[in-house]
Amino acid sequence: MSYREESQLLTENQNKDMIYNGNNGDIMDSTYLNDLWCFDLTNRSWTNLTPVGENPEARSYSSMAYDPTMQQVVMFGGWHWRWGPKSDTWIYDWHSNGWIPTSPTNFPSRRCESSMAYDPTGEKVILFGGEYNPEIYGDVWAFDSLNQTWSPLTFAEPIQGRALAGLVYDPDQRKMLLYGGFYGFYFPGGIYYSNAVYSLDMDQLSWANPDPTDRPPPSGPGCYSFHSSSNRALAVFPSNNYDSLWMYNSYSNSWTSSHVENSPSSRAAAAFAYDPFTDQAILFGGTRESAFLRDTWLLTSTCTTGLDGQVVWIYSENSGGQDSITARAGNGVDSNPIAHDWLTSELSPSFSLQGAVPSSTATFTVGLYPPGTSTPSFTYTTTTLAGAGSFNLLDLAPSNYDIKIKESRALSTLRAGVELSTGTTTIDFGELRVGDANGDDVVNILDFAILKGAIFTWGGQPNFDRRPDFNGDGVVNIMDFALMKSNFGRWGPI
Ligand SMILES: [Ca+2]
Ligand SMILES: [Ca+2]
Repeated sequence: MSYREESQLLTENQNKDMIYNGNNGDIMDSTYLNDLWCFDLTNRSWTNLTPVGENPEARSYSSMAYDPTMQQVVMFGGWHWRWGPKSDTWIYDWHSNGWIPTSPTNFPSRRCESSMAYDPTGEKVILFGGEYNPEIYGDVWAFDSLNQTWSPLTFAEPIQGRALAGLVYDPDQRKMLLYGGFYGFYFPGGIYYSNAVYSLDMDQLSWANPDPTDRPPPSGPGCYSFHSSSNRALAVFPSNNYDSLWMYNSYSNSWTSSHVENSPSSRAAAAFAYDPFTDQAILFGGTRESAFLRDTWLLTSTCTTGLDGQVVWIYSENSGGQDSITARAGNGVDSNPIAHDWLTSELSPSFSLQGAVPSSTATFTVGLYPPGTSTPSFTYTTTTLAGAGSFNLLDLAPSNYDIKIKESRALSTLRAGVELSTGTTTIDFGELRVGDANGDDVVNILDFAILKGAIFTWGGQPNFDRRPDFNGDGVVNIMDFALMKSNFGRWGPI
């Protein structure tokens, strides 16, 4: 039975893609891998990048982070099958599709399982800890991708070392958040896992341990993290259990847990990363009962940005281009630390209603769809904001969308091929056609029946029904019938 472990997964935000570094190890036959893969979130397919020129030696347990300023991936250290821990630093350049070896004069000691994330304020890749059994490190280093130099960061009060911890940048508090990992070995072959949260203030160069009382169970490999600025959360799936999602809010210093349906099976050492631009997280592979997995899962939210609200898993095992990817496992310590604020869009839709005024009692839905598709990448529903006839949606991923809106009384209206770039995009959807009492996006006999059942009633009366009050004047009468009649037989989207 071959044994493989360790790979890295991270997001490449400019291209909305994931890069997967398959530095796998097969200990029995000493065959490690050094292939590099990219996952396209739009097409849900893997591509082997096969970088040109010299490639890093195959290894496992290395660390990676994406530097969006340089548009490069930084990789440090890891375990070489013959030489043990390494201390080399490589840069993968997205544009040239090549690895660049570096030769800094000062660098972290040879090690595996460090935590790495990008600090956009200081424009450095930050490395924390790692291990070379029996040593577990707690030092912090900053890598300057432009000058290809490492600098140690010194602290008046350093924290205990740990390896395989999740490290993410928290743009709201301008801090790094560190969670989980392991801090000790015991004989024979045991590991002490942590469930502590630490925050690292990059301005003050100080650690804090807010230590919330209600915490997820301690997690080692298989504990994953990402940051979402919309809910200021660090999220983990503790104990390799993917139907139990814990999210940490750094403002309130509290954890909340939720159950996620239809989740991947429990497994160790899967690779996991979060892409803030599509608000999706990707999970790949891992090990289960000595078997190596190569399934791909996407975690996405149906409600709003930031993976808050209702979170669902999407399985994409059979997506194109994936057949040739090797089963493997990884620790997934990396995540995309980029603040939403850098490259996000705002949408400001406005509309009017035929023969009526926008109502704060109506439900209003906005859906953003990849062009020509029927599965939204983002939906937003409100019963309060639409009363003014316009509102702003923040924190959207820049892209080209078909945008559909629906007011509960009206037929939906679609604007195809809308380009959302950075900044605010204003769209006037014009006058929405009313008459859809039951909300099925068709004006037909069913709506007429609802109107008929409430005709000549007003608010407070036994048979009053707000739905067929199409003009919103609080009475169901001939005026509502006239509005419905004008659209009878139509359906949305218009
Ligand atoms: Ca209807
Ligand atoms: Ca009315």
